[in-house]
Amino acid sequence: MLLQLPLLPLLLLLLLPPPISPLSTPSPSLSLHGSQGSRSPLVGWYLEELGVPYARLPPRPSPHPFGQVPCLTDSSVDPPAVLWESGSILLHIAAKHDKSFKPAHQNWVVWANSSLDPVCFTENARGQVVGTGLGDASGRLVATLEALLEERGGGYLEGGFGVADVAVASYLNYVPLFSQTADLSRTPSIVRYMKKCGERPAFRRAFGDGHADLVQRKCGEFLEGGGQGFKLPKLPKLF
Ligand SMILES: N[C@@H](CCC(=O)N[C@@H](CS)C(=O)NCC(=O)O)C(=O)O
Repeated sequence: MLLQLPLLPLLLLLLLPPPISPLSTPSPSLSLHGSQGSRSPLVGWYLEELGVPYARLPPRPSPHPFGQVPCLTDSSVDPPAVLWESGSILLHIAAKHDKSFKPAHQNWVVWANSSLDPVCFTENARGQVVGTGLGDASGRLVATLEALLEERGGGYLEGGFGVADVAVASYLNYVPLFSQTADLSRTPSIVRYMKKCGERPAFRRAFGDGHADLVQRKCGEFLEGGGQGFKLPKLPKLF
């Protein structure tokens, strides 16, 4: 009798259906080379929003010609595609997987990479982030973005949430992480937008709890800090 007891779990195991073999799940065609503290989670955020599966790979080795991250490979196209530059990666995903993608989204994605990035991250000559220009509410880019978001009355950039918001809000939401001394209280519409985008579950899944919590805490502080509101300054006429 004593000898039979250990056999019971074994018998039960034999009666259970076999577990699904991992080999029966096709591996995703998208692979993202990246790391948590880099720009790569912004690509992950978009894929999470769309529910598109992807494999997370270490930063190196990767086929990125400059050895940077993020870098995405897509084996579903022939020949397999190598995408680099976060904006280029987002636009590739948008064209293939996002039914709500509109041409206007494209403007914001390119703008985020070319114009917003250097304002969010001030770098030294060696490319190290040393601060941010986002707290300068009188700068033309910041003031205009604040006014545009105020006009939207708490909404997203192009109506419903889209890749435009992934690109823009990702950069904005890096600022509390990289520049802990930045004070954004003079641009409450930008801060409310950062907070709203950062509340999305897919943002949290991609960037992690630490980053998502920091965004919420800092945005709360900026808003409580009595964001004075900001009047768009008279900008010099260009044309
Ligand atoms: N403009 C590029 C920037 C890429 C970039 O600077 N990546 C950083 C991480 S966020 C990197 O790979 N740094 C390491 C290196 O340059 O070797 C993009 O948007 O993808």
